[in-house]
Amino acid sequence: MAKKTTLKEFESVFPKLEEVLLEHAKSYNLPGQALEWYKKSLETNAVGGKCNRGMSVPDSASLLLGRPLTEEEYFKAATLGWMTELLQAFFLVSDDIMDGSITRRGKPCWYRHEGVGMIAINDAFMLESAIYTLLRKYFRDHPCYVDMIELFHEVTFQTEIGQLCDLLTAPEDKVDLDNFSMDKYRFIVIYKTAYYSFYLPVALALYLLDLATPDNLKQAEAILIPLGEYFQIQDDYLDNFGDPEVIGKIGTDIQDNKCSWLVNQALAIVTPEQRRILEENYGRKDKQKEAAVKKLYDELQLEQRYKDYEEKVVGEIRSLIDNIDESQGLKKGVFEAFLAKIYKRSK
Ligand code: GPP
Ligand code: MG
Ligand code: MG
Ligand code: MG
Repeated sequence: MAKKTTLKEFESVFPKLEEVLLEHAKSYNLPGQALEWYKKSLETNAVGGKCNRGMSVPDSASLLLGRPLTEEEYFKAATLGWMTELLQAFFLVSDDIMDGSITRRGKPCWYRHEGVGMIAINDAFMLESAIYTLLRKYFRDHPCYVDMIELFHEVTFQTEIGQLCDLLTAPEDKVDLDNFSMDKYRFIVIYKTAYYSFYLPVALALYLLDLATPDNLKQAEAILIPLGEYFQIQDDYLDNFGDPEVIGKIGTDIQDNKCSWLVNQALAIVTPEQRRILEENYGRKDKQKEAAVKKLYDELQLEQRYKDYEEKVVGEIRSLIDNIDESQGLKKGVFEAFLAKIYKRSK
């Protein structure tokens, strides 16, 4: 069986792509200072993550083919993978401003770097533009070029409507616990996370190999969306129960009044007095109030509740994978690889 790509191998493709992006900017006579700025933004924001999304494009392509990729195939697949990382960089730079986050990947968020501030908004737009520059450079003659462009556009829109609901259910000045529900929660996480993190890389691998059909895209989506939902529930769990040193970011969900998995679970089991504690302390920019909510989460044993959920959902996802019809061009291994990467993750 084909071997999995390593972070080192995947990262070794980036300098070439960076060069293409900088040459492209240079062709507009972009002044040197701005060119240096763009380079720094690319290197800070696109590189340095786990690259799970990006690496899953070459890994999925190789699993779909049932053999290792040639050097040329690997380069193309990794380039598509880097485009998913650029999309992610565009989202994270923006999301950290919207969430008022402090750190990302163990370093200050980009907007908090010296001299950056709200220029980060434009940097985010430029990270998005970079996707289409690379797509045009390397895939303009590919039979699925238009499908790939449309896929990036659609997935971007899906993420944006998820982010919109995430923000609208978390007003800064008005805490209303009745505004939360598991239905809203599912909508938010499926759109803000699952499409771009799970469906996108597999759909790209299918298009790259020209194997995509409406039927196998639908089948892939039917498994990847539940996987992505599970992944975001882990993110919400880690926001409170994870170690900031390990996850590389400091949780903000309680203070940000987020419609998180944890608060929804709490609401389902609280006594009236406990609900009052939540009402008085959730969604306030106040360390002590945040600590009161954390204490309540411990009393409600949400950590154990999460662990029970994890075992249950992983069983369900395994049975979805078992039922895949491999005659449609899909391979169970593609989905097993995703599940193995995230099961019991601590970062
Ligand atoms: C993760 O939410 C979702 C995103 C990063 C998508 C952002 C979408 C935009 C259109 C900007 P999160 O806030 O829980 O992530 P994290 O915990 O990493 O900050
Ligand atoms: Mg965030
Ligand atoms: Mg957010
Ligand atoms: Mg989060």
